[in-house]
Amino acid sequence: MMREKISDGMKKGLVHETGMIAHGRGEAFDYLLGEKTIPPADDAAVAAAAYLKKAKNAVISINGNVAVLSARECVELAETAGAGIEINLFHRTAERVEKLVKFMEGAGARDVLGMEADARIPGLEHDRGKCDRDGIYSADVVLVPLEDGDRCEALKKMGKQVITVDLNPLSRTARTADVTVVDNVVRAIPNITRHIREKHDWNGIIKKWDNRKCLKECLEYIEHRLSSFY
Ligand code: PTJ
Repeated sequence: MMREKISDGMKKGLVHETGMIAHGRGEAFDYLLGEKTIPPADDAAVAAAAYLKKAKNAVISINGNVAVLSARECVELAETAGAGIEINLFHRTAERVEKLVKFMEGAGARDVLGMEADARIPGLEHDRGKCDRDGIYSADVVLVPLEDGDRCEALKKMGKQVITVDLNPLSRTARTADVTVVDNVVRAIPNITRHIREKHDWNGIIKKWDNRKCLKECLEYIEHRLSSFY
């Protein structure tokens, strides 16, 4: 079903052609995880919930793949967390941004950002650096699922707290973000929403959070799973 959504999304001009390659890479890692939320990914989802809860101005950055796979779930998360939604693309064209804004509105999103492109993320070449002044540019916490490493680093250099969802625990994005949820976006987003609705010591969770340790646990999980396969 996910493949169908990605392929359909590409035909409709929502997903970039390289989004299919990104999806295939994600599938391979998901296979290694057993296509389920592993315990360290659930811990990271709680940490992501904590950062979103404590944010003054959180924004969820949506690209083509994220939209077609989990539009409704992102809308629900944005509503629960009181976060904004911005279409922010790696392979940006005004036409694709417009299509994705409409697609997100069709999934129930309101006030979708991304069309203004009146600010820049410093250090990124022209189109890749475009963002909205009222959105990602002024956000203190940004959730960027399936993000490119350069852009994740650039957001960190702007002083933002960055949460990502990436099935590859070895990617530069995974290693750069403050919180990396090593899980499929279709499972991770509703999981973060569920945790936001729970009662937790949010400050304590942020204080104790160690992303490197979590990534190490994800790799150990994969290692253990592979070595006990046959
Ligand atoms: O729509 P655009 O123009 O913004 O482009 C979006 C893509 C995804 C094409 C662009 O950001 C890109 O090229 O990303 P990368 O550098 O290929 O990184 C995507 C990462 O997401 C990889 O580490 C994949 O393993 C991972 N990934 C792929 N599918 C999923 C995923 N992680 C979580 N859930 C998935 N479904």
